[in-house]
Amino acid sequence: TTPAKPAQPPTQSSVDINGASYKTDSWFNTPPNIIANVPRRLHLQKDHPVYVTRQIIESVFPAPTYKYHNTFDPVVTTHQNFDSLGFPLDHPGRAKSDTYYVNESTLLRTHTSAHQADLFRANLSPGYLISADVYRRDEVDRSHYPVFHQMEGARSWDRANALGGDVAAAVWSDLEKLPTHAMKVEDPNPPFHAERNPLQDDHHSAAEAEAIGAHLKRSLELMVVEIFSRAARAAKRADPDFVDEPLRVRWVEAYFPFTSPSWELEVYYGGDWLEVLGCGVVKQDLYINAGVPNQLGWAFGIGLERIAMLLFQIPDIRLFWSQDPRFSNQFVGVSDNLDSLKRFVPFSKYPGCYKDVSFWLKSTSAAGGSTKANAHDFHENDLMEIVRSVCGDVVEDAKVVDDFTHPKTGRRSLCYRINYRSLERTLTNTETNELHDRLTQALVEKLGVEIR
Ligand code: FA5
Ligand code: MG
Repeated sequence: TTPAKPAQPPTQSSVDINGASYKTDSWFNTPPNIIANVPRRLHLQKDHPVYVTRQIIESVFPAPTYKYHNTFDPVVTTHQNFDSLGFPLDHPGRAKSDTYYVNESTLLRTHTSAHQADLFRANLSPGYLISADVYRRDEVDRSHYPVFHQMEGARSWDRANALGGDVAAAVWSDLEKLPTHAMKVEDPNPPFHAERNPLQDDHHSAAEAEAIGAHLKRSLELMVVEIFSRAARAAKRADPDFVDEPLRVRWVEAYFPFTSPSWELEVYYGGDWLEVLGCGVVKQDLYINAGVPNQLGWAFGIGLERIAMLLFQIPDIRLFWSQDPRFSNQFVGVSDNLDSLKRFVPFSKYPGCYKDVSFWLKSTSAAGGSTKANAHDFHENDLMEIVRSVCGDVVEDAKVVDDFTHPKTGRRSLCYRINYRSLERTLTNTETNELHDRLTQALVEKLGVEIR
């Protein structure tokens, strides 16, 4: 037997992600538990609900009009993720508190739009779909996970190819070829709005923007119809008496730096409106910078877990990462036969346990400094990340329950309630206490807080 190699001292200057080595610098803020998830690529695991959701959406955007890209590397440049899309330098999405950086100019993509400019430049086909894992420092609860999956779609038309240069007519004619649907859609929005959702009038005629917006909306509505008719059929297979509620969807105006006009699509679900995607008419600068100034079109980005949760009735986003066979066995064979799709049957809900942690934030200002300095020094996402790093997936959510600023000293104290509940087993008291102690210790060490 070969003797075990002595452990290498951790090098501060490089990190391995998915077999490639990257130089790190003071921007590096990606913890090992996030890097460990990079190879999972749930959208490529046959029968996994994220994979099945991708399959169904792809079926609504057929080849060869749409080309599918499912293996783009998650490590991208700040140029790809932000600059190429027109994000201003002070956009909050660029902050270390929101994004996992490898170094100053390299990060784990925060959205699939990071690949838009490259694909426009490659000019492979009029449309594409990209499915990929994306990474965001975010809160901890049942619908947020620091790694999730998006599907990006885009469709372009070329002025040079349109008869008489009339792109609007070409788009309407493509729209007429799409299937119709009977779903009720609330869309009180004008095709564009001078202040709220402007037409790119340097580049597009009103007729062009209107036609592209209409093609975009119909295409995405067809996607929702397909998902929900599959969900209803799955429910009926389990319970022949199942009556599906009429589906309600609505379009709302939105803002993205790289589209205008822009919208989000919301689905009424479980008594509330759930945002499932963002989209819009692509900013013409993207095409111009990509060397294809004659093209124009639309793009969208969907959260695949959000759709999968609706389709399979999966109640907690942590379940997607579960390696418990009681989860994965429920989906065996679905990829090869979508008509065998079943709703997820939750395994018993294990008891949860709340524990609070109260602390004074570190004072950053010298004696008599402003109280604002204290408040601005704390980023909740830093706390969330420590929760994830120490406790992994056994925390269902973490929420602030008290936020108090001392009237005299200006010191600020916070109390967070940590909800410990495993999806897979009952946690013992000792285990929960130990985790909570380690979490408390880590908050002291990493955030410099003082426990109350
Ligand atoms: C974007 O990421 C844009 N890139 C979408 C886009 C693409 C707009 C192309 C225009 C053109 P947003 O941050 O809203 O937008 O995320 C898009 C979708 O991802 C959301 O609608 C939601 O379904 C999903 N999503 C966002 N954050 C999370 C999260 N933490 N966990 C799970 N799903 C999420
Ligand atoms: Mg959004």
